[in-house]
Amino acid sequence: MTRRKPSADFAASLAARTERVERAIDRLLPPAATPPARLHEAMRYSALAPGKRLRPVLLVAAAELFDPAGRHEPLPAAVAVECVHTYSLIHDDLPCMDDDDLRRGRPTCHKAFDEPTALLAGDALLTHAFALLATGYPAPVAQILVRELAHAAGSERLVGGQMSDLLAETDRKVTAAGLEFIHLNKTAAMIEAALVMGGLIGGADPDRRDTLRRAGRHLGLAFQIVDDILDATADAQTLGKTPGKDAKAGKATFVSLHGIGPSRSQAGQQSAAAVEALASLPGDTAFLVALARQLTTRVK
Ligand code: GRG
Repeated sequence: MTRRKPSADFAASLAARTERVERAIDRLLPPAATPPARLHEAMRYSALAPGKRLRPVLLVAAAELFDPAGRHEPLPAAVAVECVHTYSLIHDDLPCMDDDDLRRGRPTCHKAFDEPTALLAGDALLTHAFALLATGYPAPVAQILVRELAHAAGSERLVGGQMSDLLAETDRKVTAAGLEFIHLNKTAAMIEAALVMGGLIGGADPDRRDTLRRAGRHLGLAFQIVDDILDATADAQTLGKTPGKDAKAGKATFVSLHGIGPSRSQAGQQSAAAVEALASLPGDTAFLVALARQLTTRVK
């Protein structure tokens, strides 16, 4: 048998998992015609726009690592995580926050619809995430999944990170530690939760879930540092969102605090730490390890 190059294997596995997640988003969101149709159209418009699906793919891959036979279904949880992520993007783009008009290569939700509809579409996606967990899993598993996602999305993590980010806009003395706090909560929290929820569904024990959490923390920091580098170096067409907004607003980013070179080396170190944690897990970690490595070389 001829062995394909690992990169070709990885690209094919990533495409297959991404497609599986996208079919599940389509299936597990209310149909567009559900009354009120305008709200459901807006939810589907943003959730089905071409995102990278990093968080749901991580969740599915972590579940499969511990449950390679696929006895437990990761897709409702994967879609739940993507619903929370999409809500956060819709709200982040609103005029009262980042005031952006481009997301995932398309007009933002409030540009394609209107502000109140976008606000409500975000609210409804957030609520739908928890409905998916409550209806998709038996009670004891659902309870742990709800707790994990609620914490990651809540006032101490995702929303808290966003709040700290807004406060930092007017603070000209953001320190490296202050910026790391924002990144750990605004970005890493949901990546950690995706890996841990996948592990929970696959049957990982608490020690292994801790390892997944540690990998998610490093991966989240690597992802955000690369995001800051791309924000400073890439164009809107490649990114599918407006680059350079943070620098224009005088906001501290990893690049503005540390410079491009040190940012690249920090991203490499964080990615290496994530790879080390993932590779220490039992089973076939090749996909997760390749995904963690690929995040530092991504172009969008
Ligand atoms: C409004 C509660 C609330 C939170 C907003 C998501 C977010 C927090 C802000 C968006 C700006 C930003 C730089 C967030 C950091 C996390 C991040 C890089 C999000 C974008 O994730 P990708 O690149 O997006 O995975 P796609 O579209 O590919 O899913």
